[in-house]
Amino acid sequence: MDELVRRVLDGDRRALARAISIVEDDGEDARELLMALYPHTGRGYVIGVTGAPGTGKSTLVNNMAKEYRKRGLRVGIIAIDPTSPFSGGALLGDRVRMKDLSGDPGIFIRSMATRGSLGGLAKATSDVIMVMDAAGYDRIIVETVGVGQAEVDIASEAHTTIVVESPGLGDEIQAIKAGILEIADIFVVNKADREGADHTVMALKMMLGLSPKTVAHHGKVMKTGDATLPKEGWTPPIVKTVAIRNEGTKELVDLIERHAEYLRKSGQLEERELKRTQADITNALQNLFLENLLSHITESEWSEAVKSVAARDTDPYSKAKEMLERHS
Ligand SMILES: Nc1nc2c(ncn2[C@@H]2O[C@H](COP(=O)(O)OP(=O)(O)O)[C@@H](O)[C@H]2O)c(=O)[nH]1
Ligand SMILES: [Mg+2]
Repeated sequence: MDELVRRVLDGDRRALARAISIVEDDGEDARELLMALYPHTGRGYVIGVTGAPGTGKSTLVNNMAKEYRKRGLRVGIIAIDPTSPFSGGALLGDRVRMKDLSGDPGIFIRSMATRGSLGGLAKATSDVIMVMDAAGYDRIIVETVGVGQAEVDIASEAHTTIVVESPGLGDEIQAIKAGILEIADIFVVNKADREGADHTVMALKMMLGLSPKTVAHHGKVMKTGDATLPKEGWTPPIVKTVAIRNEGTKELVDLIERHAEYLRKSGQLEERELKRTQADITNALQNLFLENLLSHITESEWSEAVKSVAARDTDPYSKAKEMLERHS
């Protein structure tokens, strides 16, 4: 284990792949590994990219990764597809789209399909982010299909969340249906080569009540007044991109970095990290406490408890309270 940790910290790709598999499996080794890696985390900046299937997220992520490489940063990519229970179709497509990145040692791509619950996937994602962070990836991009609350939870691991829309899916903004509009720090209207892109931008603007000043034009982001930070928080800008032609990528990456700076300067980044740390400790406490308690309960005590609750002699809550009192 020490050897694996050392190799991960050294940037050994095979060790990193193994470490990720271990934390995904969530066994005994996972905890030990995460404990050893934790002191080396906290530097990676996490970018979530979410939106309806087919809006061009993977193509965009591919572009963003290349742009970050140009800027000398190392990029970890986590592609999550909760809609495909087996790592088949969609993920394979992503792999093909991201294939031209795979020769670059400064980029590490990992696909994850849902195995158990979506809650489990959210935890696994958080753990994989931690491993990539420890391995020294400067930017960690997480692509999720934005179709519901669980994906919102996964996206909330991110420091900057990008919601991707594309024209041609009817008049409605897809993100409204999925309830992911609120989590956006940056909007991308991709496939701006297609008819209706301006319409989509307009629809978004109307929904957000944005001033036209913040809206991007042909991939170029119009400055929101000047380069200073907005005084009353962050207004999510809208940027138009044509991902298949790598148009708008630089502007998008500039916006991400501007948002990161905003979070840092406003103190929100630190606030966020503290909140997250608190949640991590609470989780750890819950796990340890439950494990400890369960280890004291015998099989016969269990079966007796199950029988009496099933027979309505008592209720689950009273039973749990009784067991807790007996063993603490
Ligand atoms: N016309 C057009 N097609 C695009 C653009 N970006 C991506 N696509 C295509 O849209 C399809 C879905 O792209 P993908 O990146 O897999 O979307 P994802 O499902 O959101 O990850 C692919 O066939 C892409 O080639 C774009 O800017 N314009
Ligand atoms: Mg994709």
